[in-house]
Amino acid sequence: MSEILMSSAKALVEQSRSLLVLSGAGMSAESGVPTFRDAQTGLWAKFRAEDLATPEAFERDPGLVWSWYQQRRRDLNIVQPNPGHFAVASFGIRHPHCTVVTQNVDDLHERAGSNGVVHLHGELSASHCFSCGATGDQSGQSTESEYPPHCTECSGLMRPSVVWFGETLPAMAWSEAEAAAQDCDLVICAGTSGMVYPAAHLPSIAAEAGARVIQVNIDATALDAIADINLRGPSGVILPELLAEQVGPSAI
Ligand code: BV8
Ligand code: ZN
Repeated sequence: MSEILMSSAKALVEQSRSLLVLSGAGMSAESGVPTFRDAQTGLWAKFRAEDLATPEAFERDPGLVWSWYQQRRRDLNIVQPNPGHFAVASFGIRHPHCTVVTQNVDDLHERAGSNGVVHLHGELSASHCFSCGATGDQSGQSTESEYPPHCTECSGLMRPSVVWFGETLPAMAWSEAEAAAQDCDLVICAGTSGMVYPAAHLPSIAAEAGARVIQVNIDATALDAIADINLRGPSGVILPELLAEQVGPSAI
Protein backbone atom coordinates (compact mmCIF):
# COMPACT_ATOMS: atom_id res chain seq x y z
CA MET A 1 0.00 0.00 0.00
CA SER A 2 1.53 3.37 -1.00
CA GLU A 3 3.26 5.58 1.54
CA ILE A 4 1.69 8.67 -0.09
CA LEU A 5 -1.82 7.29 0.52
CA MET A 6 -0.97 6.44 4.14
CA SER A 7 0.50 9.89 4.85
CA SER A 8 -2.55 11.59 3.27
CA ALA A 9 -4.82 9.39 5.40
CA LYS A 10 -2.79 10.13 8.55
CA ALA A 11 -3.13 13.86 7.81
CA LEU A 12 -6.94 13.47 7.67
CA VAL A 13 -6.87 11.63 11.01
CA GLU A 14 -4.66 14.34 12.52
CA GLN A 15 -7.03 17.10 11.35
CA SER A 16 -10.20 15.23 12.38
CA ARG A 17 -12.22 16.64 15.28
CA SER A 18 -14.97 14.00 15.14
CA LEU A 19 -14.23 10.49 13.88
CA LEU A 20 -16.61 7.63 13.08
CA VAL A 21 -15.16 4.12 12.81
CA LEU A 22 -17.51 1.68 11.01
CA SER A 23 -16.28 -1.88 11.38
CA GLY A 24 -17.40 -5.05 9.59
CA ALA A 25 -16.62 -8.74 9.66
CA GLY A 26 -13.18 -8.16 8.11
CA MET A 27 -12.13 -6.43 11.35
CA SER A 28 -12.78 -9.63 13.29
CA ALA A 29 -11.38 -11.82 10.51
CA GLU A 30 -7.92 -10.75 11.71
CA SER A 31 -8.78 -12.50 14.99
CA GLY A 32 -9.81 -15.67 13.18
CA VAL A 33 -13.59 -15.03 13.13
CA PRO A 34 -14.93 -16.09 9.68
CA THR A 35 -16.70 -13.37 7.67
CA PHE A 36 -20.13 -13.77 6.11
CA ARG A 37 -18.41 -14.08 2.74
CA ASP A 38 -16.36 -17.03 3.97
CA ALA A 39 -17.81 -20.46 3.32
CA GLN A 40 -19.51 -22.15 6.23
CA THR A 41 -17.91 -25.25 7.74
CA GLY A 42 -19.09 -28.33 9.63
CA LEU A 43 -22.81 -29.06 9.95
CA TRP A 44 -23.63 -25.79 8.28
CA ALA A 45 -21.30 -26.21 5.26
CA LYS A 46 -24.24 -26.57 2.89
CA PHE A 47 -25.85 -23.30 4.06
CA ARG A 48 -24.97 -19.66 3.35
CA ALA A 49 -24.73 -17.46 6.45
CA GLU A 50 -27.41 -15.18 5.02
CA ASP A 51 -29.77 -18.18 4.84
CA LEU A 52 -29.20 -19.17 8.46
CA ALA A 53 -29.39 -15.60 9.87
CA THR A 54 -33.16 -15.19 9.32
CA PRO A 55 -36.29 -15.63 11.48
CA GLU A 56 -37.66 -18.01 8.84
CA ALA A 57 -34.63 -20.30 9.19
CA PHE A 58 -35.09 -20.32 12.98
CA GLU A 59 -38.80 -21.13 12.69
CA ARG A 60 -38.04 -23.87 10.15
CA ASP A 61 -35.24 -25.49 12.16
CA PRO A 62 -34.56 -23.87 15.56
CA GLY A 63 -32.02 -26.54 16.48
CA LEU A 64 -29.91 -25.98 13.35
CA VAL A 65 -29.86 -22.19 13.74
CA TRP A 66 -29.36 -22.26 17.54
CA SER A 67 -26.46 -24.75 17.26
CA TRP A 68 -24.82 -22.52 14.59
CA TYR A 69 -24.86 -19.61 17.06
CA GLN A 70 -23.68 -21.86 19.88
CA GLN A 71 -20.69 -22.90 17.73
CA ARG A 72 -19.96 -19.21 16.98
CA ARG A 73 -20.17 -18.44 20.73
CA ARG A 74 -17.71 -21.24 21.48
CA ASP A 75 -15.41 -20.02 18.69
CA LEU A 76 -15.55 -16.50 20.11
CA ASN A 77 -14.42 -17.76 23.52
CA ILE A 78 -11.07 -18.82 22.05
CA VAL A 79 -10.18 -15.76 19.94
CA GLN A 80 -8.60 -12.49 21.04
CA PRO A 81 -8.88 -8.90 19.85
CA ASN A 82 -6.23 -8.10 17.22
CA PRO A 83 -3.97 -5.03 16.78
CA GLY A 84 -6.71 -3.36 14.73
CA HIS A 85 -9.12 -3.49 17.69
CA PHE A 86 -6.43 -2.21 20.05
CA ALA A 87 -5.53 0.66 17.70
CA VAL A 88 -9.17 1.78 17.57
CA ALA A 89 -9.50 1.48 21.36
CA SER A 90 -6.35 3.50 22.17
CA PHE A 91 -7.31 6.15 19.59
CA GLY A 92 -10.73 6.41 21.27
CA ILE A 93 -9.08 6.93 24.67
CA ARG A 94 -6.96 9.78 23.26
CA HIS A 95 -9.84 11.32 21.24
CA PRO A 96 -13.20 11.53 23.04
CA HIS A 97 -15.03 12.43 19.79
CA CYS A 98 -14.51 8.99 18.28
CA THR A 99 -17.60 6.79 17.84
CA VAL A 100 -17.21 3.10 17.08
CA VAL A 101 -20.14 1.59 15.17
CA THR A 102 -19.90 -2.11 14.39
CA GLN A 103 -21.87 -4.57 12.26
CA ASN A 104 -20.19 -7.37 14.16
CA VAL A 105 -21.97 -9.31 16.88
CA ASP A 106 -18.78 -10.16 18.78
CA ASP A 107 -17.34 -8.23 21.74
CA LEU A 108 -13.78 -7.89 20.42
CA HIS A 109 -13.91 -4.07 20.33
CA GLU A 110 -14.97 -4.02 23.99
CA ARG A 111 -12.36 -6.59 24.97
CA ALA A 112 -9.71 -4.36 23.37
CA GLY A 113 -10.87 -1.42 25.50
CA SER A 114 -13.36 0.49 23.33
CA ASN A 115 -16.33 1.95 25.25
CA GLY A 116 -19.82 2.83 24.06
CA VAL A 117 -19.54 0.62 20.97
CA VAL A 118 -22.73 0.86 18.88
CA HIS A 119 -23.84 -2.63 17.81
CA LEU A 120 -26.06 -2.25 14.74
CA HIS A 121 -26.70 -6.01 14.43
CA GLY A 122 -26.95 -6.98 18.10
CA GLU A 123 -24.65 -9.12 20.23
CA LEU A 124 -23.94 -12.84 20.14
CA SER A 125 -23.51 -13.02 23.93
CA ALA A 126 -27.20 -12.27 24.66
CA SER A 127 -30.45 -14.15 23.99
CA HIS A 128 -34.13 -13.32 24.25
CA CYS A 129 -37.43 -15.11 23.74
CA PHE A 130 -38.48 -15.46 20.09
CA SER A 131 -42.13 -15.21 21.19
CA CYS A 132 -42.37 -12.65 24.00
CA GLY A 133 -38.95 -10.96 23.92
CA ALA A 134 -38.14 -11.73 27.58
CA THR A 135 -34.39 -11.84 28.15
CA GLY A 136 -34.52 -14.26 31.06
CA ASP A 137 -31.46 -15.08 33.14
CA GLN A 138 -28.42 -14.58 30.90
CA SER A 139 -25.89 -15.49 33.57
CA GLY A 140 -23.94 -18.66 32.99
CA GLN A 141 -25.80 -19.45 29.80
CA SER A 142 -24.32 -22.70 28.47
CA THR A 143 -22.78 -22.63 25.00
CA GLU A 144 -23.21 -26.40 24.80
CA SER A 145 -27.00 -26.79 24.43
CA GLU A 146 -27.74 -27.80 20.84
CA TYR A 147 -31.41 -26.87 21.10
CA PRO A 148 -32.71 -23.46 22.22
CA PRO A 149 -33.78 -23.31 25.88
CA HIS A 150 -37.37 -22.38 26.70
CA CYS A 151 -38.39 -18.96 27.93
CA THR A 152 -39.15 -18.91 31.65
CA GLU A 153 -41.99 -16.42 31.05
CA CYS A 154 -43.96 -18.02 28.21
CA SER A 155 -42.03 -21.24 27.44
CA GLY A 156 -41.37 -19.99 23.91
CA LEU A 157 -37.93 -20.65 22.38
CA MET A 158 -34.94 -18.45 23.21
CA ARG A 159 -33.05 -16.93 20.23
CA PRO A 160 -29.72 -15.09 19.95
CA SER A 161 -30.09 -11.31 20.38
CA VAL A 162 -28.72 -10.53 16.92
CA VAL A 163 -30.53 -8.76 14.07
CA TRP A 164 -31.48 -11.25 11.37
CA PHE A 165 -31.97 -10.40 7.70
CA GLY A 166 -35.44 -8.95 7.26
CA GLU A 167 -35.47 -7.61 10.84
CA THR A 168 -35.18 -3.92 11.64
CA LEU A 169 -32.12 -2.67 13.49
CA PRO A 170 -32.43 -1.60 17.15
CA ALA A 171 -33.86 1.95 16.92
CA MET A 172 -31.46 3.38 19.52
CA ALA A 173 -28.38 1.89 17.82
CA TRP A 174 -29.43 3.12 14.39
CA SER A 175 -30.20 6.67 15.53
CA GLU A 176 -26.87 6.85 17.40
CA ALA A 177 -25.00 5.60 14.33
CA GLU A 178 -26.87 7.95 11.98
CA ALA A 179 -26.17 10.94 14.24
CA ALA A 180 -22.47 10.03 14.41
CA ALA A 181 -22.38 9.79 10.59
CA GLN A 182 -24.03 13.21 10.22
CA ASP A 183 -21.75 14.86 12.81
CA CYS A 184 -18.36 13.37 11.95
CA ASP A 185 -15.75 14.99 9.71
CA LEU A 186 -14.03 11.67 8.96
CA VAL A 187 -15.29 8.09 8.69
CA ILE A 188 -12.98 5.08 8.58
CA CYS A 189 -14.69 1.97 7.10
CA ALA A 190 -12.68 -1.03 8.26
CA GLY A 191 -13.32 -4.57 6.97
CA THR A 192 -16.78 -4.16 5.53
CA SER A 193 -18.04 -5.15 2.10
CA GLY A 194 -20.59 -2.33 2.17
CA MET A 195 -23.21 -4.84 1.02
CA VAL A 196 -25.53 -5.01 4.04
CA TYR A 197 -28.08 -2.26 4.53
CA PRO A 198 -28.90 0.01 6.18
CA ALA A 199 -25.37 -0.10 7.75
CA ALA A 200 -23.87 0.39 4.28
CA HIS A 201 -25.68 3.74 4.03
CA LEU A 202 -23.64 5.24 6.89
CA PRO A 203 -20.52 6.19 4.88
CA SER A 204 -22.69 7.95 2.25
CA ILE A 205 -24.64 9.76 4.99
CA ALA A 206 -21.31 11.00 6.36
CA ALA A 207 -19.93 11.95 2.92
CA GLU A 208 -23.12 13.84 2.03
CA ALA A 209 -22.74 15.77 5.30
CA GLY A 210 -19.23 16.79 4.23
CA ALA A 211 -17.08 14.12 5.88
CA ARG A 212 -14.06 12.52 4.22
CA VAL A 213 -14.04 8.72 3.86
CA ILE A 214 -11.09 6.38 4.38
CA GLN A 215 -11.57 2.69 3.56
CA VAL A 216 -9.41 -0.10 5.00
CA ASN A 217 -9.98 -3.42 3.22
CA ILE A 218 -8.04 -6.28 1.63
CA ASP A 219 -10.32 -6.13 -1.41
CA ALA A 220 -12.26 -3.72 -3.59
CA THR A 221 -15.78 -3.17 -2.26
CA ALA A 222 -19.00 -1.28 -2.96
CA LEU A 223 -17.55 1.55 -0.84
CA ASP A 224 -14.63 2.18 -3.24
CA ALA A 225 -16.91 4.60 -5.11
CA ILE A 226 -17.22 6.99 -2.14
CA ALA A 227 -13.87 6.50 -0.43
CA ASP A 228 -11.53 9.51 -0.63
CA ILE A 229 -8.62 7.24 0.29
CA ASN A 230 -8.50 3.46 -0.15
CA LEU A 231 -5.91 1.76 2.07
CA ARG A 232 -5.65 -1.76 0.67
CA GLY A 233 -4.51 -4.32 3.21
CA PRO A 234 -5.42 -6.10 6.45
CA SER A 235 -7.06 -3.96 9.12
CA GLY A 236 -4.80 -5.48 11.80
CA VAL A 237 -1.77 -4.03 9.99
CA ILE A 238 -3.14 -0.76 8.58
CA LEU A 239 -5.14 0.58 11.55
CA PRO A 240 -2.21 0.52 14.02
CA GLU A 241 -0.19 2.65 11.57
CA LEU A 242 -3.08 4.92 10.58
CA LEU A 243 -4.22 5.58 14.18
CA ALA A 244 -0.80 5.68 15.84
CA GLU A 245 -0.30 8.66 18.12
CA GLN A 246 1.20 11.34 15.88
CA VAL A 247 3.96 13.17 17.66
CA GLY A 248 4.08 16.86 16.72
CA PRO A 249 6.96 18.23 14.63
CA SER A 250 10.15 17.68 16.64
CA ALA A 251 11.49 20.84 18.23
CA ILE A 252 14.41 22.23 16.21
C1 BV8 B 1 -33.33 -4.20 7.38
C2 BV8 B 1 -26.26 -10.42 12.54
C3 BV8 B 1 -35.40 -3.08 7.30
C4 BV8 B 1 -26.60 -11.86 12.35
C5 BV8 B 1 -26.20 -9.44 10.31
C6 BV8 B 1 -31.84 -5.58 -1.43
C7 BV8 B 1 -31.05 -4.45 -1.54
C8 BV8 B 1 -30.63 -3.76 -0.42
C9 BV8 B 1 -30.98 -4.21 0.85
C10 BV8 B 1 -31.75 -5.34 0.95
C11 BV8 B 1 -32.20 -6.02 -0.17
N1 BV8 B 1 -32.92 -7.07 0.25
C12 BV8 B 1 -32.97 -7.08 1.62
C13 BV8 B 1 -32.28 -6.02 2.04
C14 BV8 B 1 -32.06 -5.63 3.39
C15 BV8 B 1 -31.00 -6.55 4.02
C16 BV8 B 1 -29.71 -6.54 3.23
O1 BV8 B 1 -28.97 -5.58 3.29
N2 BV8 B 1 -29.44 -7.65 2.54
C17 BV8 B 1 -28.21 -7.73 1.77
C18 BV8 B 1 -27.65 -9.15 1.85
C19 BV8 B 1 -28.54 -7.34 0.34
N3 BV8 B 1 -30.79 -5.96 5.31
C20 BV8 B 1 -31.56 -6.33 6.32
O2 BV8 B 1 -32.39 -7.21 6.28
C21 BV8 B 1 -31.35 -5.54 7.59
N4 BV8 B 1 -32.61 -5.07 8.08
O3 BV8 B 1 -33.03 -3.81 6.29
O4 BV8 B 1 -34.47 -3.82 8.04
C22 BV8 B 1 -36.19 -4.12 6.57
C23 BV8 B 1 -37.09 -4.86 7.29
C24 BV8 B 1 -37.86 -5.80 6.63
C25 BV8 B 1 -37.68 -6.02 5.25
C26 BV8 B 1 -36.72 -5.29 4.52
C27 BV8 B 1 -35.97 -4.33 5.20
C28 BV8 B 1 -30.71 -6.39 8.65
C29 BV8 B 1 -29.31 -6.71 8.26
C30 BV8 B 1 -28.58 -7.33 9.44
C31 BV8 B 1 -28.28 -8.78 9.17
N5 BV8 B 1 -27.50 -9.36 10.27
N6 BV8 B 1 -25.54 -9.92 11.37
C32 BV8 B 1 -25.38 -12.74 12.46
O5 BV8 B 1 -24.26 -12.25 12.60
O6 BV8 B 1 -25.59 -13.98 12.44
S1 BV8 B 1 -25.33 -8.86 9.01
C33 BV8 B 1 -23.93 -9.78 8.84
O7 BV8 B 1 -23.47 -9.41 7.59
C34 BV8 B 1 -22.79 -9.54 9.81
O8 BV8 B 1 -23.15 -8.62 10.80
C35 BV8 B 1 -21.68 -8.94 8.96
O9 BV8 B 1 -21.04 -7.90 9.61
C36 BV8 B 1 -22.48 -8.47 7.82
C37 BV8 B 1 -21.79 -8.55 6.45
O10 BV8 B 1 -21.30 -7.42 6.23
P1 BV8 B 1 -19.72 -7.21 6.49
O11 BV8 B 1 -19.51 -6.92 7.92
O12 BV8 B 1 -19.30 -6.23 5.49
O13 BV8 B 1 -19.04 -8.60 6.23
P2 BV8 B 1 -18.78 -9.25 4.84
O14 BV8 B 1 -18.50 -10.67 5.13
O15 BV8 B 1 -19.88 -8.86 3.91
O16 BV8 B 1 -17.47 -8.53 4.28
C38 BV8 B 1 -16.26 -8.65 4.98
C39 BV8 B 1 -15.34 -7.63 4.35
O17 BV8 B 1 -14.10 -7.66 5.06
C40 BV8 B 1 -14.99 -7.94 2.89
O18 BV8 B 1 -15.04 -6.73 2.15
C41 BV8 B 1 -13.54 -8.45 2.96
O19 BV8 B 1 -12.80 -8.07 1.81
C42 BV8 B 1 -13.03 -7.72 4.15
N7 BV8 B 1 -11.92 -8.38 4.86
C43 BV8 B 1 -11.75 -9.70 5.10
N8 BV8 B 1 -10.63 -9.86 5.85
C44 BV8 B 1 -10.12 -8.63 6.09
C45 BV8 B 1 -10.94 -7.67 5.46
N9 BV8 B 1 -10.69 -6.35 5.51
C46 BV8 B 1 -9.61 -5.95 6.22
N10 BV8 B 1 -8.78 -6.80 6.86
C47 BV8 B 1 -9.00 -8.14 6.80
N11 BV8 B 1 -8.16 -8.99 7.44
ZN1 ZN C 1 -41.20 -15.77 26.18
